[in-house]
Amino acid sequence: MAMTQRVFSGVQPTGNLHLGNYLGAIVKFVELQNIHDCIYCVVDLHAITVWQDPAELTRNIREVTAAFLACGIDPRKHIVFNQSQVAEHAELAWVFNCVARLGWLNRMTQFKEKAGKDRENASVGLYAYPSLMAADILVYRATHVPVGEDQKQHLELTRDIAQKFNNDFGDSIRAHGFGEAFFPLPEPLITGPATRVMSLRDGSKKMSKSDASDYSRINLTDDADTIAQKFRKAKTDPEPLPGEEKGLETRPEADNLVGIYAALEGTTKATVLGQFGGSQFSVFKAALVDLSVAKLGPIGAEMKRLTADPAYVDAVLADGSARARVLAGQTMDAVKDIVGLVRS
Ligand code: AQP
Repeated sequence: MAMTQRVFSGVQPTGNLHLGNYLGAIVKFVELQNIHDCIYCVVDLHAITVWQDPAELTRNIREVTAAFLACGIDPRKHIVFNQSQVAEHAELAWVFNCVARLGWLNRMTQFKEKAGKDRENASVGLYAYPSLMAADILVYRATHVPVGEDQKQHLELTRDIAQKFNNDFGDSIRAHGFGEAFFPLPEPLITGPATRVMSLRDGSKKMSKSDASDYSRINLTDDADTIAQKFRKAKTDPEPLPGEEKGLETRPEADNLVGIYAALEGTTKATVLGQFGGSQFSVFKAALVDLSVAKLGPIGAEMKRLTADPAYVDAVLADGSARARVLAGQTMDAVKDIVGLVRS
């Protein structure tokens, strides 16, 4: 079977989609549509690895879908769906649970961070999350995965699982006519000036949906006044902006704001510093607010319009899920044959 180039990525419906999700992931999803077949997933099964209020979860699934559409993903040319409507994700994840090694999962820093000190009390699902993520990608035999920097380790694990599956079942893969390898080793796409957007309150912490302070992030649904207020209050230092990138090395908050500006403008940090080097933060922040409001305002408005029409959003998910199921079903049939599971 030839490995066609295919993009897959997902976003969790855990509320408060923010500038980090947008610049680290969704902007790239939109760009990649022009050159690849893309599959974009609302990963609701990942969301429930931590308890979610059911009514809020339903709302959040529709909100992430609305964000995909509002940002410019075309659900007719590509596939937009929610994970729980395609049972093959969970099915392949089980096979991968039997391929992945405990030692590999024990090294995952995201589990350590999310489980914190109360590890014994974390869900089994949270621990096995990377196995499900590998299944999300590989059930479509995707070759490219646009993600933020925080997902790099999970992508490496996905490659390890694919490689081990290909090795463990090598003879069977060849015997069934799939060539030397069944799964591709997917490439992470982690590019641009904002692969890790940091909290506006603390330049050492990533911007996150679950941060208790709403002032730590810019939400895609924030209005112009809120965006202005949050950037005005964003932590900085007393020095003016440097003229060159090297000058940002020991200034995480300045580095973060310059990276956000560059990513929103579609340029580099060096170009932004060429324009604002020597300026006080008051001047730079005012420009950053204007740029953010210009870029995010229309997205927030479109998200509001779409979430007011849940029937339309659900229809997009139903259509995408039906198309995803066909592709995932083909992979799962092949996996069952390769592993030796009888199917009728
Ligand atoms: N701060 C960030 N900077 C750049 N990219 C980011 N991503 C997340 N935060 C940043 C990228 O957004 C995509 C979707 O992320 P997710 O919702 O699936 O999961 P997450 O990484 O757990 O997101 P959060 O906001 O940090 O949620 P919580 O607070 O629940 O942990 C991914 O590609 C991710 O890299």
